[in-house]
Amino acid sequence: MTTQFAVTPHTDPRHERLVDDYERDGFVILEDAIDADLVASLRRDAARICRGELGEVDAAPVDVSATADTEELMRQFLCIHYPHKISEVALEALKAPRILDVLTRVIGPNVKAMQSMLFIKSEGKPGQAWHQDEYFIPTRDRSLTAAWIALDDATIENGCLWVLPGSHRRGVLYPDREQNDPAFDCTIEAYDFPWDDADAVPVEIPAGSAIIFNGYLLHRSLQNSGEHGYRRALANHYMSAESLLPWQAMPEGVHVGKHDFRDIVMVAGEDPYGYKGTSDIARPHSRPDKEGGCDR
Ligand SMILES: O=C(O)CCC(=O)C(=O)O
Repeated sequence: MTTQFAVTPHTDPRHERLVDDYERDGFVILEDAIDADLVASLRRDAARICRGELGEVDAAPVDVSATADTEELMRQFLCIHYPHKISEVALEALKAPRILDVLTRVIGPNVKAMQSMLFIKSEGKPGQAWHQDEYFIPTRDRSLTAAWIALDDATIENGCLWVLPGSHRRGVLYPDREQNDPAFDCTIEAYDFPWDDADAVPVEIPAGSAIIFNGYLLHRSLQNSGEHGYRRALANHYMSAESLLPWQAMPEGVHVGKHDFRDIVMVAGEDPYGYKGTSDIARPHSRPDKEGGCDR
């Protein structure tokens, strides 16, 4: 038994050329990925999520009920994982038709999402060191793909993404280690790869545009060094629905070959594993930065 999902991909023939660029570089920029109204709604929900209005966010960096000023409150949050679990608007953005059109071209017709991350990243907040997303979210067919949607103009100054073009092609996961660089959050860094910082390209994009990138692409972001303001972004992760998702803690007694994290949202096509049903396990939580202590 398979489960059917109605898809309304906004099929745009101009996206065809993006596929070659994606295969060559490991990333493409999708202009106007979402419209201005959705950007405004996502910004509104970002504030509501930080205030706890849409549901509990674990590991919040401040006592939310004791902080009256919304701006002050938002400045404490670096990133909130799984906003799509509590925000209908974030869920809508997970299924944005123009993004789905590109995803179905680079992944295949059947696509599932398993993660969303809402970055607030106000001035002074750190970036994330070099990494490959497949290190964190392993797929079995190397299909992990991110859609990183800018909710503010993303610039070098406010900590846009930097990429190493073509670094996805070898399909190798590079070694990782802890790092103590104050420019970065608590996440480990990849190292010992055959590129250096001089090869890195900043990807500055306006609000509403998205970077679609491959799960093996080495990328990082730097601190928001702007004097004021946020660098908000919504980063959603997708993969082929044909692949099991051996992610998160493995239930006891389950063979690794059968491990399949089913806390997913089908966004295009059909789910060959629909007979398994889905689960609701991951909870929205705030990502620690070094300031708040990495073990928070
Ligand atoms: O937005 C950022 O600062 C980092 C995002 C990132 O590295 C990712 O989404 O994998």
